[in-house]
Amino acid sequence: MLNFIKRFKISYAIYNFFHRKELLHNEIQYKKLGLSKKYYSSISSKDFEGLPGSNSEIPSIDDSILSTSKLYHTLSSSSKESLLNYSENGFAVLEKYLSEEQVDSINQEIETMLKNGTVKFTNVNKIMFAIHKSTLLRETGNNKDLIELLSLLMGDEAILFQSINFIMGSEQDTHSDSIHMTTYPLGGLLGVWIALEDITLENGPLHYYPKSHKLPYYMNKDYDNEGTTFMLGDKSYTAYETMMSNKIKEHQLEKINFCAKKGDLLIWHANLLHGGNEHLNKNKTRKSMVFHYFKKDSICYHEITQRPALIKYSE
Ligand SMILES: O=C(O)CCC(=O)C(=O)O
Repeated sequence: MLNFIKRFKISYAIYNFFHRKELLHNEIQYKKLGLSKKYYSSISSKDFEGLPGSNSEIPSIDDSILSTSKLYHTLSSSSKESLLNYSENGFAVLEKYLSEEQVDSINQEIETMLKNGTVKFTNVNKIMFAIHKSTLLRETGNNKDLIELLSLLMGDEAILFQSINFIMGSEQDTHSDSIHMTTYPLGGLLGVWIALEDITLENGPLHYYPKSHKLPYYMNKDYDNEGTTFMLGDKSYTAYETMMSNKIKEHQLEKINFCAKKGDLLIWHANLLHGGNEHLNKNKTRKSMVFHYFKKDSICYHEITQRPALIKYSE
């Protein structure tokens, strides 16, 4: 019954109505595109069909572009090479991006915030948006040199939108972030994942599929989940996961487990398929932190529930 009620778009519109400050910026973009939408309206990929940018180009990155980044010059040669292959592979690994001491301070901060109730777990094992509660985490995500580099990969300013902290593995099935944090134009999102301890096959590493970002952006229409004017589609999230698992088989994609060392950082493209392996040894933790960044002036929304993303600016 509750699931049926949750399919009425009007319930989200009411919620949005009371979040004007976090949504109003979209109206400028809607107007530019000739869409007759209010800040509280539902929005999905269907609204952008036929518009330029609904099928996004992958930016090309080369040494002359990356050389303008301060951070780039401090990286190991394999990290530099990884960045040079970003457009082709859809990911880049920056080894030892954070020092032991920086990671220890972050872990201490998370532990303290969990103990004193400043943050808590939601969606089973996720600590969402801790950047709004911790200056240290916010400053880590907003590090000037990191933002400069990410902005080069995106082709415009990268804006920190969200953080997720994990103590245990996510065990999340393979997905593209573009179904959860969709953008118009497509591709206006980056994920950054940082190992806050050494990761092995035992403690549920992140996995990803190189080059999978070149696949189409699979949206509601691809699994018959578009719904109607007033109702959301009736397919479960499992239907999306099954579709993605079939695409991986169909395209014979190679899976990489990211057995990262403490402080290593992975950047992934908006459409790179990734997820979390099973956390086999629950006596071990899998401390990690994810940041998601939107490209400036993108329209950001959740394709499945057709909700515009609330952009909250930290206090
Ligand atoms: O950390 C993980 O295991 C998965 C994280 C993830 O899929 C995401 O943040 O989009």
